[in-house]
Amino acid sequence: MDRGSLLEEMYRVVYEGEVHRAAAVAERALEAGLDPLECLDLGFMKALQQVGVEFGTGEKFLPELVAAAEAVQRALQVLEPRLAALRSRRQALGRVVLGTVEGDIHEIGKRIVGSLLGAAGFEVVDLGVDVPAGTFLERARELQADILGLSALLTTTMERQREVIARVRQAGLPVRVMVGGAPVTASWAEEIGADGYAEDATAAVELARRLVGVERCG
Ligand code: B1M
Repeated sequence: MDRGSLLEEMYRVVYEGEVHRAAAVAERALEAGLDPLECLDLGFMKALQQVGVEFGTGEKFLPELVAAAEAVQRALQVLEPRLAALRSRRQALGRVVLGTVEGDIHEIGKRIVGSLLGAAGFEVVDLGVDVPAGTFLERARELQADILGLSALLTTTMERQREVIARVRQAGLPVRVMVGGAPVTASWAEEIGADGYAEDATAAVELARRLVGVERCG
């Protein structure tokens, strides 16, 4: 199968919610020599984005959204080790504690951000989803995190980012806070006092490098 057909296949398994086929399609793509990031951006995520748009307009329903997200998660299980393989050869750049804020169970974007940060040489501690502000603080303190990463996908949960940052500042924790997620913008990040905002996972890596004082590479 050529690259174009493989990308179409990746799109299809997510768009149609063919959960059971997603891992096999990802494996086939890697065997054919496709880059794992290309698989995500041009195949799996492109479809998830479209399902999200159609969910927003009422053309698709929650069970279809759930199936599409599950298909992406299955594909990620195959792609992540390939990203992580880069990690072992690099020196740790810093420790990032990452999670999706309380009330929010969207995990795919945060997971990809974590994978790329790991591949770039950061030690990543992923707290998961629906993480209360207090847990972010406790874990950042106990792990002496260099960076705290807060993901939020809902306009209603973005406010939790503000709460975590206020508590981090109040506690005087020496940690840099980065925020992201579909509804998050640079001006929101500035308003809530974050140290940085990243639009996507690649930008998150560049931002994290800046926050720990490592110059841009390449
Ligand atoms: Co939900 N959902 N969802 N959803 N969902 C959205 C966000 C929505 C925009 C869909 C829509 O209406 N068009 C909408 C939000 C509307 C709003 O707030 N204004 C929405 C809604 C309404 C809901 C529910 C309320 C639906 C319901 O129950 N009626 C519900 C809420 C549940 C909750 O959290 N309490 C819900 C549930 C779900 C599922 C569980 C079914 C599923 C998530 C499954 C999972 O994650 N395990 C889901 C999905 C899949 C989506 C969409 C379609 C896709 C999200 C995603 O994974 N994108 C989404 C539509 C959309 O965003 N276009 C939608 C792919 C991912 C790679 O992108 O997460 O943006 P993203 O991450 C990017 C960047 O944002 C950035 O880098 C990532 C990689 O490039 N980034 C960071 C993310 N975090 C970062 C952190 C950083 C830096 C960068 O630093 C720390």
